[in-house]
Amino acid sequence: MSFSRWLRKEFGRTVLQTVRRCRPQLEALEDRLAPAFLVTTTADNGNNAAPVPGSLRQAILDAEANPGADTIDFNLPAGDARHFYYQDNSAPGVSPVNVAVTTAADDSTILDIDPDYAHSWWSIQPTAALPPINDTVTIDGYAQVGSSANTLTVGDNAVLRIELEGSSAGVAHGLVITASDSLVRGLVINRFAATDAAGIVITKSNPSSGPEASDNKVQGCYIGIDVSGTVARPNFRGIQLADFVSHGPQRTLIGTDGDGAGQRFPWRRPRHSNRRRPPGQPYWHRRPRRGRCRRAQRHLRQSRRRHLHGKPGD
Ligand SMILES: [Ca+2]
Ligand SMILES: [Ca+2]
Repeated sequence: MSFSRWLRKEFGRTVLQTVRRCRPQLEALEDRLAPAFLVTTTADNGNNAAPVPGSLRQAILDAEANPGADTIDFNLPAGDARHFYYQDNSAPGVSPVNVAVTTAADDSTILDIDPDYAHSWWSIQPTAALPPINDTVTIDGYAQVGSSANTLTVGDNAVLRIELEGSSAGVAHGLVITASDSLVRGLVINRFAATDAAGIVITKSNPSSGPEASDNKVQGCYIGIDVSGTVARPNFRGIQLADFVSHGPQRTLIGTDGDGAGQRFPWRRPRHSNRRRPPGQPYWHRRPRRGRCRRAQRHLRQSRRRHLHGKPGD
């Protein structure tokens, strides 16, 4: 018997019509999604009053000016002036002295690309501090075509194609987030090396007042290394939570989305359980040796007995 026939038999035609009226339908999702601001050039003039159109600086300012959560995506063209790749260094790994410009839309057509990292990338080099992020935003490096997140449990096969490079930014942090519920993912952030500078700072806008920045996430980013993940490109600090006078931001997740899926936590034997450690799972910590544990328990029993009954012979 079909479901609709069973409904009609059990509850009559009216109920069936009500169920049909309540049948779920797909809404036009795009109408409800926050608008995305596109980064279409790596150029930067350091000017918050008149930024380069299509720059990351412009996108951050636009997202700030638009109340509510926004997304900043990347659609950088192959002909951008800071579209780079590693030339083959004829040696293991890649070499920073072999970075070259390309206009190729397809990395497989770059004949002398280093096989050890056969992916090109775009490098955004701010010439002054970027505007702070005071309004919830998602900055999504994975939006650049050809980017992909790591899928390995051990090792890393991520392809990150957007680099935020601080060597020309002066005394400046990379990204400063004072908003809550923001997400930064799929970015390479490096070389914000001025004293006390950090790749990402999450703090509140006014150290002495205002709400804490909370529930922010940094996922799948390379901080302080190059796009290949093999060459050190240090910031002075990596990710800094709070400044030195305010309290720390709350519920910040770094390197995880916190949903428990696809993550490896050290295994801990549940209390009062004989469950064995699953194969391949690292220990949470070493359990105390059984002998030592028994000695400690015997000592405790003897102490209690003395306390209750006095020493033998008393
Ligand atoms: Ca906004
Ligand atoms: Ca090589």
